[in-house]
Parts: sequence; C-alpha cells; structure tokens
Amino acid sequence: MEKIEHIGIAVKNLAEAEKTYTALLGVAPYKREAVESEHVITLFFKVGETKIELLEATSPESAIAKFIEKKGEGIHHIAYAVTDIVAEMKRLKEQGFVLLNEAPKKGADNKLICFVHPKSAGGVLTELCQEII
Ligand code: CMX
Repeated sequence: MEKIEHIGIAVKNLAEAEKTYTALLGVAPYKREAVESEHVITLFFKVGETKIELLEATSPESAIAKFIEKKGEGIHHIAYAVTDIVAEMKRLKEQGFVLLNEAPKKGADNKLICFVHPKSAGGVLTELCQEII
C-alpha cells in the first residue's frame, strides 16, 4: 500500500454535509460523481495529499443506507492507493483477507477498486484503489 488515498464518510444529506465539510476543511469540493453500481452520490474534497469522500445513498439497497441505519453517519471506509491492484488483491487473499469482489471494478474518481470485508480487516472496511491511467 502506498498511502491513504481517501477516507469515505457516510452522510444522510449531501447538501447539508457539503456545507459542514466546506466550513470544516476551509475548501470547496472539487468533484461530485454518481456511482450507479454502488447506489451512491459522492463528493470529494482535497486535504493535502489525501481526500475526503462524502457518500450519500441513492437507494435503500446501498451499502451506505444500511450503514447509516445501523451505525449512523460517520467514517465508512479507508482507501489505500496501490499501483497494481491485482497483485495486492492476490497478496491479501493469500493471507486470508476476505475480498468483496473477485476482480477490480470501476469506482469513483477514475479508480479501479476492490473492497476488503471489515470483519477480516480489524473492523475497518478497507478499499484498494488504483488510478486508471
Ligand atoms: N465498517 C465497519 N464495519 C461494517 C461496515 C463498515 N463500513 N459495514 C458493515 N459493517 C459490519 C456490520 O456492522 C456487521 O457487523 P456485526 O456482524 O458485528 O453486526 C458486519 O459488518 C456485517 O457484515 P455482512 O453481513 O457481511 O454485510 P452487510 O450487509 O452489513 O454489508 C459490507 C457490509 C462491508 C459487506 C458491504 O457494505 C459492502 O459490500 N461494502 C462494499 C461496497 C461499499 O461499501 N460501497 C459503498 C461505497 C462506494 C464508493 O466508495 O464509491
């Protein structure tokens, strides 16, 4: 893993959260993107070398809707930048980590992604991200 690429934060209302995080971070978001396959709308802020990704569910089936229902708003996942996602997935699988997708899939912000189940990663939903060049 190279660095923390972003921290994902589940929010109930993106418009409200946008105001809060713009005030908190002192910077406006640089990107808003819907990820239909995940049933979410995302909003990204840059903070130094890393990013904050706000996530609002667009459907009750979304992982974000389920998370908020159970735990409320807050940190949902930590995403790490990798240069070779397939190699990292293999490395983690061999060590017993439970991958939530068999092959990398297209995520927000021009990334190939793979999630690792929180129950196999110390209670933290973990994401691998590789920049699509
Ligand atoms: N962080 C930590 N723990 C979490 C969690 C999270 N984000 N989401 C769920 N859990 C915990 C639950 O609290 C539950 O724990 P207990 O058994 O102790 O109550 C356990 O994981 C449930 O696991 P599950 O029954 O396998 O599955 P769920 O239906 O709750 O789904 C998960 C959990 C992680 C498998 C699912 O959310 C998932 O597939 N996530 C990956 C995709 C995703 O999160 N997409 C949205 C973001 C997309 C983006 O960034 O663009």
